[in-house]
Amino acid sequence: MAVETTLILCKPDAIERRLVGEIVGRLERRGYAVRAMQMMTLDKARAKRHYGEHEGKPFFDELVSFITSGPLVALAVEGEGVIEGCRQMIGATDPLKAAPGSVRADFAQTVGRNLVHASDSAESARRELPIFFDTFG
Ligand code: D4T
Repeated sequence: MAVETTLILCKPDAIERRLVGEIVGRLERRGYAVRAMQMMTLDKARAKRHYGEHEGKPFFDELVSFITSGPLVALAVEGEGVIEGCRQMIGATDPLKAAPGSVRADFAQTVGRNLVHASDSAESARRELPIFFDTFG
């Protein structure tokens, strides 16, 4: 399995609920390495770039408004098979469908406040990382 890098976002609800340490701690305890980490508040343009694939969907405006509603913490996380591993660890998009033990199953209730983002493929990671970190551009 190749060493990869993925984008993780601890979304504004994770900051508000003081869950950043819990989320980052879980990634580190699995053995993944934090290579970059930054707290920032997204403007609408950057949020739309990140969520471009959802433009036009009924939840898009609410999604952009939520992700820009307060600071988030963005991380570039490295490890063997880290892209799939992080998707497992955060769980399905809808917390009600997320596997027990995943972040979303353990801490979230609704799809609109699901605490964390993780790139869903190598292609997504390549596209998303430069939106948050110049060093991956
Ligand atoms: P993110 O991108 O935030 O990690 O979520 P996922 O990769 O797990 O899921 P996604 O891209 O399909 O959805 C992006 C984002 O939109 C919110 N959402 C999604 C929503 O509010 N209502 C919906 O019906 C869906 C499908 C939640 C995550």
